[in-house]
Amino acid sequence: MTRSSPTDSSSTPAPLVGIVMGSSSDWEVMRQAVDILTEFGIPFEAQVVSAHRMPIDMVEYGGAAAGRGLRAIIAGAGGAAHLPGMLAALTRLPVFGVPVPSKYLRGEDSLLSIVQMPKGVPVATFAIGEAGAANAALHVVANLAVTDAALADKLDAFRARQTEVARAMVLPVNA
Ligand code: RP5
Repeated sequence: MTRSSPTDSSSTPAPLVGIVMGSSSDWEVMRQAVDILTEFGIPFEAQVVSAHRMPIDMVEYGGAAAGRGLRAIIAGAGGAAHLPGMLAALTRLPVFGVPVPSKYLRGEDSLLSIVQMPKGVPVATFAIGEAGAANAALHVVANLAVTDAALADKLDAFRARQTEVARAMVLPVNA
């Protein structure tokens, strides 16, 4: 099967998370998910799998994902964003969908395409754009942390740092 240059986070540990996106134009959004998984040391792979331009590849990716040892898939797409839902149809793995902002409808089309799944085939759908990509990865981390105490400690520390940053925020009126 031909895929567009998969990128493994490392040559050794097998990827636990697949990050896929419909186009390289989704990268600036989806790199937020990459950054989070990298920060938490979770092995991942990242690649373009287009539902519409690479349908056979998408079917093969979804069909093989669980058997290859992946624990979750983060799928981002924009416009007629069918990739997350079709992957969810092809695998029992949890699929985390990220609506990528689109040129004409600002990602509202992406959001509705991803979130309105039929009963029985869920996609956990996140916010449009960067926050959604980062939160999808954080949700994967939270799920893995349920059975990984070291990862749970890392997640607690991440949240504590975030709280401190918020507490240290100063408004111009008080500066
Ligand atoms: C979707 O179409 C992709 O996920 C992307 O968000 C959008 C536009 O793709 P390009 O035309 O920029 O490749 O399939």
